Amino acid sequence: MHEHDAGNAFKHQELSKIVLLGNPNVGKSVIFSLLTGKYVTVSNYPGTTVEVSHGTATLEGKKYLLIDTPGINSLTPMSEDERVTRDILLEEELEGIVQVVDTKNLNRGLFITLQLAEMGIPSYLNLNMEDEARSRGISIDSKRLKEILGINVVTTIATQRKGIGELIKGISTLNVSKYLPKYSADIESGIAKVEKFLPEVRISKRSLAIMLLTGDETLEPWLHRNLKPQEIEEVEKIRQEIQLKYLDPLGYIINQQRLRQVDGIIEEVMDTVRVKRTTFSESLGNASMHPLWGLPILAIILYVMYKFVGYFGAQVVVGYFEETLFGVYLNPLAIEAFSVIPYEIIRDLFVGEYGLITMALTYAIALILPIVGTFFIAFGILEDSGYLPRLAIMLNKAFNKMGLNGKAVLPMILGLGCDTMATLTTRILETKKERIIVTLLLALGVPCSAQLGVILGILASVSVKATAIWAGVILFVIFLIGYLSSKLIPGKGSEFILEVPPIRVPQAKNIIVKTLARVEWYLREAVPLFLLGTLILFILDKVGALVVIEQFASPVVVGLLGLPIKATEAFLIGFFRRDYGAAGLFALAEAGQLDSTQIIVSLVTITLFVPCIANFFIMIKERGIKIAAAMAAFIFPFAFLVGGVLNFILRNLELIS
Ligand SMILES: Nc1nc2c(ncn2[C@@H]2O[C@H](COP(=O)(O)OP(=O)(O)OP(=O)(O)O)[C@@H](O)[C@H]2O)c(=O)[nH]1
Ligand SMILES: [Mg+2]
Repeated sequence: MHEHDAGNAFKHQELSKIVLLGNPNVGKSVIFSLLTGKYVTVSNYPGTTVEVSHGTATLEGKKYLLIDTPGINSLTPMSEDERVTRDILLEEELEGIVQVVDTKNLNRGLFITLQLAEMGIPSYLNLNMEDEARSRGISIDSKRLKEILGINVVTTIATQRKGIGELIKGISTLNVSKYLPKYSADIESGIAKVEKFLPEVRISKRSLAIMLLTGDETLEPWLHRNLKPQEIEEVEKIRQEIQLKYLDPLGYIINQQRLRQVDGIIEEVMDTVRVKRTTFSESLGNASMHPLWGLPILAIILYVMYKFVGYFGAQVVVGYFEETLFGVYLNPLAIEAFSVIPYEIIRDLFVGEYGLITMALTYAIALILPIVGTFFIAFGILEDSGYLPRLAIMLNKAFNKMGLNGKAVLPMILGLGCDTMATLTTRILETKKERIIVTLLLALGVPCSAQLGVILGILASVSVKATAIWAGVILFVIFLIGYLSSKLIPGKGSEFILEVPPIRVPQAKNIIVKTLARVEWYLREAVPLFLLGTLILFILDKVGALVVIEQFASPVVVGLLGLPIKATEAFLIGFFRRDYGAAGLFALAEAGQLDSTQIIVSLVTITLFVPCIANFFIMIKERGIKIAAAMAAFIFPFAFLVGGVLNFILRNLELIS
């Protein structure tokens, strides 16, 4: 959620670089943290890391720059995050690669190993998750594997720190694998022909030639930088000549030939004993994906979260923080302390109606922090359990109707943690169309942790029916807009492939570290925005503009939405962060200024706002200013429109007393 450290790379340019590379969800980030002592997000779903992280580590007496990379399934990238990893191999001067492999899925790992061998980059193999392989009856003859590949092989259980010492020692044994995959005669002769056009670069000409034969479009920028236009044409001609001999795309043929060689190695090194009974966690994992049994499991999870976040966080802890800590101690103390200051305006700035302490900090710490804190804990547990990808699979059907696949569900679910982070995660999606739709839906309808918590907190105090109406409207809007945009936005979706990790018991330490990192993020990035929003509200109030804005907004806020005029302020600060706006509504509701209908209408409206300014910037960064601005221009009026329609329906049907 906060790992933008591109700048650090330059600071350490003189250090030898070692890249941690491997399939998604194999433990690269756990190992990175162990070696560098630097925290990066670790979760039990593929695609946790979407940006490169750098850290230094002194291994065997030498200082290195370690690079944690997004997981890849092949070095022919299908999505943006995979491309990031491939480009590092292509562009950076590396000491070598530590390839992390999930031992129980050795074949997927070896598929990459062969490509690395082809590239001629020094590397060695780390067979991680040995514990899970063993419990599935899988054992690997690592000595034999070492002989075949000609590189070092080290077994680890990263989460238990087992084998890490060996892993570190292995760094000094980095060398180029001698195993070179062979291809059929026509492809081999094509490789030889293409090689002639290629310049001397970091990776072997052979590997580049093969990449070009697969028709990897992401190599185009590189091609244009390094080859003359007519050379590019020649290469393409060679490719097409070979392609003519096959029905399937050449990339597919090449992969098939690689896989056959992987199978050959597996046969020699892997031993599987049948483990008869399915374990409880396996059955539970399967049930949670089932279209029918999955529903009660989801309901139980939602209920527990509702109790933990909506009741314990939003009522018990908030109640104490707000009434006792801030109500009895901090705010009166602050008001007294500021009473010695002779200037009213200064007093108001800090402890007035729109005071930085009495409003911004009180909302931030007393109202929102307990809620996001409990939500972060609950969400962290879900992330590490392996449930989220299963939920994605269960929801796949519904999402297919929107032109999205289950892989797109994952970023949407992650949006419940933080929309900004989730917008970055859209990089795991393969087509531009999917990335645009998910970015829009995240901005429009997926409430982030802070917001969801505050909203649940208010709704829990109204009724279950109110909660159901809110959730129903938001889900309806997500599906409606998702459906329409999948029809309107050109392009295509992609096949549904999502790896399902095993169900794991989350590690308390990881949950604690992750929650603390997120709370720190909240305090550092969200709270300053609250202060800024409050300051603007304060100034608007002092110069008399607030009244004007409220008059101006009155037809919408009072007329269309049927809300008290004071709700305008909540919407104003909702532009900064919708959770802060929601907190404003929370305060209004607590003060008895909103009836049930007004609560539902105002919450639906603010849920449909763009999540926060930070999210808007990330939208610009990821999708470009034009698309981001168009989304915002659609979202805000649309939010008020939906609120207005809902107000009309609720008032006329008298659904809510
Ligand atoms: N049982 C077991 N679990 C492990 C081991 N190593 C890592 N894990 C768990 O595997 C999950 C994935 O770990 P990460 O470090 O996030 O994996 P990653 O390779 O960085 O994944 P991406 O960033 O998505 O590519 C987490 O839930 C870890 O706790 C291990 O040796 N044994
Ligand atoms: Mg990672």
